[in-house]
Amino acid sequence: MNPKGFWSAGAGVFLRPRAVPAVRASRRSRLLSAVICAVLPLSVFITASPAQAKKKKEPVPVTGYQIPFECNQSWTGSTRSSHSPSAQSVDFNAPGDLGKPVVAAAPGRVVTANNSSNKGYGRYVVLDHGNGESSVYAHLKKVTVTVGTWLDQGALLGTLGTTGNSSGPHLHFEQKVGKKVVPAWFGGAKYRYGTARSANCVDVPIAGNLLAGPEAEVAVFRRVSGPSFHVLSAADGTTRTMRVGRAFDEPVVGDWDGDGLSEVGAYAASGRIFTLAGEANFVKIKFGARGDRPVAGDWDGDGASEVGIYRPSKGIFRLRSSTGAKSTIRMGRTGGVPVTGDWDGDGLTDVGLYDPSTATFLLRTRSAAPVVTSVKYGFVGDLPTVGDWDGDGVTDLGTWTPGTATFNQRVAAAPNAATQPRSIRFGTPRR
Ligand SMILES: [Ca+2]
Ligand SMILES: [Ca+2]
Ligand SMILES: [Ca+2]
Ligand SMILES: [Ca+2]
Repeated sequence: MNPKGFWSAGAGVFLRPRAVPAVRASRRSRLLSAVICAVLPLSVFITASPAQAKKKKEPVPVTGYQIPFECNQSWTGSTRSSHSPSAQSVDFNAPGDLGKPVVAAAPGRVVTANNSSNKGYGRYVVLDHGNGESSVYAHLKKVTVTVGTWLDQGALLGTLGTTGNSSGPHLHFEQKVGKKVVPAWFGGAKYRYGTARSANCVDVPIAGNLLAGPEAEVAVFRRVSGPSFHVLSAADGTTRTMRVGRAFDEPVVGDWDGDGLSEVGAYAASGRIFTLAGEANFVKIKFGARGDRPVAGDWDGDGASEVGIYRPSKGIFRLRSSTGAKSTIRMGRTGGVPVTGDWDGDGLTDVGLYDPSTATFLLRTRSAAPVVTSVKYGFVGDLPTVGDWDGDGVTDLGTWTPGTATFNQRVAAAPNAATQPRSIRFGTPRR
């Protein structure tokens, strides 16, 4: 999409009213994108005259950003007229900031992950949020992601440092439209610099057989200090809360003890450590490399879950057995959010990927002759959440729509059977 045409056509359309309920923001953004794409060809005919162009309002991002630090932390942002590459950049500081976690301001795909430079930006990360929008995180001490990683909002991407052309520890942050740095927006409001508290406290959808009976329940991992999983029983509304991990970790769900009920866990990307919550204790397993995304499943069919990783840079899954032995599955395609489930109901957990930019699952069985299936489901920007919604032993597909906090569930007993869509609202809508 041509950024110039994008904005010349969109300038009027983009000035979304700030007073409308936050719940609708994401859906509206999506609608706007659709509308803008539809009217794009018209931009050729409605190019503003020079006089009109001067009056053109500055762009408002479609992406719903939050401050790129842990929920509730206070950070002070500053800039200066000589700030390179743009005075619209933000330098963030906080007391004792060196080494503090830096998290994704919005969901996106990692397009740059430089973990070695000591010039300019130093070690830095760029996230592509779609719609021509991106964000930059520079002078990092350590980068914990790799190119191709699909990163959720609030997830760790590195730690604050002073690498490259930097006079002291700080995070250099930019929001961009095309190649242009634009004024930063957080939580649906234009950033005024100064000290502000991070509202990067989003819910991450999960699912598993967390309560009782054969059907899977839905839940969320809430990225707050002292994070917790809030579990909802779809059957009777019973909720249960479990705590594990830190706000910027990646949640995992599995039946670690093989008793038929799922437990939760968290993956710390910095040390590549799984923390699995048991009845009485936590089990820690170190597994993976920089940029890996955590997964879990019953790889050997004995009823208990093991851990694994998806490596975006190579497009492979690495499965770890309970004895520590490793096996590799090649997906033949890189990128996307990894998902696991028993797609064919043979008792062995299979693997897959979900591409939020196209709302498409790619599912691969682990049978002797693997079957790869592509299924369109959900809306662009959704997060995948799969589970055995009807308890028949076959994992069903599902997604969670961030703007409305809605779980969309697809129940199909056989690949060609009629599907029975179901939706459950749970969690806090993102804005
Ligand atoms: Ca269990
Ligand atoms: Ca097992
Ligand atoms: Ca299977
Ligand atoms: Ca099922």
